[in-house]
Amino acid sequence: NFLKVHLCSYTRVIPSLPFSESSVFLPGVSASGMGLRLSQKFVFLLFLSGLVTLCFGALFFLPDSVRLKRIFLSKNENPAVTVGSDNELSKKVPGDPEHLRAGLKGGEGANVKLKVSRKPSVTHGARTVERSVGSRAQDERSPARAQEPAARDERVTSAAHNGERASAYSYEAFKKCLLKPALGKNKGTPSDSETLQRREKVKEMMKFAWDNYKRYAWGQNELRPLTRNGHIGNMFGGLRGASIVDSLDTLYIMGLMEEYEEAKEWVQNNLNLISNGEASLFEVNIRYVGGLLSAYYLTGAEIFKQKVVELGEKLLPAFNTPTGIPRGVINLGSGTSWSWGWASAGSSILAEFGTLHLEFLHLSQLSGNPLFTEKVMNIRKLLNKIEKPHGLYPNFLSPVSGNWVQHHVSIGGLGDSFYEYLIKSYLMSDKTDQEAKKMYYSAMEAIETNLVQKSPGGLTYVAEWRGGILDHKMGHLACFSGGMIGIGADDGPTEQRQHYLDLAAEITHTCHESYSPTKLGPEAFRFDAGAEATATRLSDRYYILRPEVIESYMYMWRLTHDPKYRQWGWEAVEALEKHCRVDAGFSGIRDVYASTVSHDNMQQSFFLSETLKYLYLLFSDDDLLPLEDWVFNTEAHPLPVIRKTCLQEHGAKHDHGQTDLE
Ligand code: DMJ
Repeated sequence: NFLKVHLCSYTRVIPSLPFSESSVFLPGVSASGMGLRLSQKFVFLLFLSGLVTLCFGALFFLPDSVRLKRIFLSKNENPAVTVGSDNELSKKVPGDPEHLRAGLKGGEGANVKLKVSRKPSVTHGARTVERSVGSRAQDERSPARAQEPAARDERVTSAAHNGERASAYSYEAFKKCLLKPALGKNKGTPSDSETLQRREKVKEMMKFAWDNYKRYAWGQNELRPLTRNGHIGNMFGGLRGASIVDSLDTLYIMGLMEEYEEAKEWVQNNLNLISNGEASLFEVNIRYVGGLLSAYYLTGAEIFKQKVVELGEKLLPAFNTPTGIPRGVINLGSGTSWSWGWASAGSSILAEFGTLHLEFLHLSQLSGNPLFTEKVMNIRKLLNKIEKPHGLYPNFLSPVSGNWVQHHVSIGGLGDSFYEYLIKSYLMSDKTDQEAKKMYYSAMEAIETNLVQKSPGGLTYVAEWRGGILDHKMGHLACFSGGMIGIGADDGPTEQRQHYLDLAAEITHTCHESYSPTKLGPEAFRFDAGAEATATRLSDRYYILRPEVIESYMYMWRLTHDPKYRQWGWEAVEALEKHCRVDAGFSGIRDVYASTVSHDNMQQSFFLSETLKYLYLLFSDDDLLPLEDWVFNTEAHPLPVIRKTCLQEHGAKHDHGQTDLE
């Protein structure tokens, strides 16, 4: 203010000065002390204020890591979390699937009208909205919390050093530690002609989706197939090309090599990580970090490793909270982070901070920087220690106190991939991560005791829990749990193994039941008031090309080879072709029960990354990305099992960068 008044409105300051000082400025009276006249003093002050302004302004051009900048500016960079009243999202019709994003489960949150605080706003896509389950009114009013970026860990800032370490990683050695070739003996080509034809059809769908994205939305985040243009969205903090990064591995495993090369070239030349927007930590991690990691491990192309380590470093400031539990939103430029405005009392979301582990362990592997692993191990430690109501993990946790904020529990929206990452952490550690294993099976026990239900019609489902009261519904997102329980069955207590496999099959069956009559499923379906896996609310009837049901078919096929899973997958392919394919791509639909289709005009990037990949794998032989060697992150990006002894023997690992797990 001092500078402002002096530069812009000098005279206005005079009346506010005490007499003794303002008298200095009276005409004709010489300035005391220096013997300057008023006009001289005026010029001098003007010059001084100009100089100060210049210096202060220059701070903005310094890199974030410069100490001076941190000292002077950190306190001013506290824009409140604003989930957009004045942004695109808030103007949409609640529940409009066009603007609901993937994300975490919790379709009912789609109806939440988000509140704005002030600019700059964080306009998250639907994923955010979807996650607004729970005491909605309270969420809407909850004040946005801001987090100042704490001083950065010096181990993060030395990019050159990390670059060196990253290039020290031996890809050849890593490959020696795989039990089987990643793409199988024959790229997973099935021997029977019907399955082969079906697989070819899925590949054609991928090519069609890709070609249209390329034609109408190249470089933007997603394709709007009806209006034939691109969509940038607001979850990725200004990063572009989400569909490209999400597609790299799918294109590669399908053998769409020309397309893969285009995608790689785009990453090399156009994926600009210098961005100053607010991003969802979760979304950037699962799509960009996950996509780049997989692309690197599958192809060995150095560019993916360089990009992913650079991006990973930009996410680290989100962990600078009193507990180390990251907040949901981060400015990729300044490192400032916030909690979502809709999340109760500035809380962080279980499925967000609980879905970083796989990718962060690999970031440490590739970069040689243990910091990534330390961050996620700290989250693990806190979650392991904290008291859990009935052994359950509620969805909202305060990053300040480390306590639960409200007791809403769900294996669908807001909770889902936290459980997924527990069992996958165990599997990805070559079954050495005993803590993850224990936490997963204890959580499963609590879920079975408290949430798993049988409907009057005999369907098994996983209800949601609100402080002890059951909500008899399942979100589409919760349907991933069939596959998850399936892959976890074998390592459970011996007497429970068959039971877990049966439970996985039952849940997958229930989710298949929800896919009717169009053979595509609603966002959420219920089991009360006579409903048997049907959506009873209009606002739950949309389908946005989600993968979870097909994901479970894929795992159940691999685990049982029961032909019904391939049959169900094929039903889904036919339904996608019939209801979602439009002239310029694939689109979600607004009502899976309507006889006349209404499209939402969005080709989600996870359709390319997950839905089509899982379908392709379903119609491939099991040796394409064998489960002994690979775990899929929650966006279906395959990450290799870390075989630490083997890696050490072959010198793939750095001698520094050892982690807790190693
Ligand atoms: C994907 O982005 C991920 O699977 C995430 O975990 C939740 N679901 C969406 C797609 O539905």
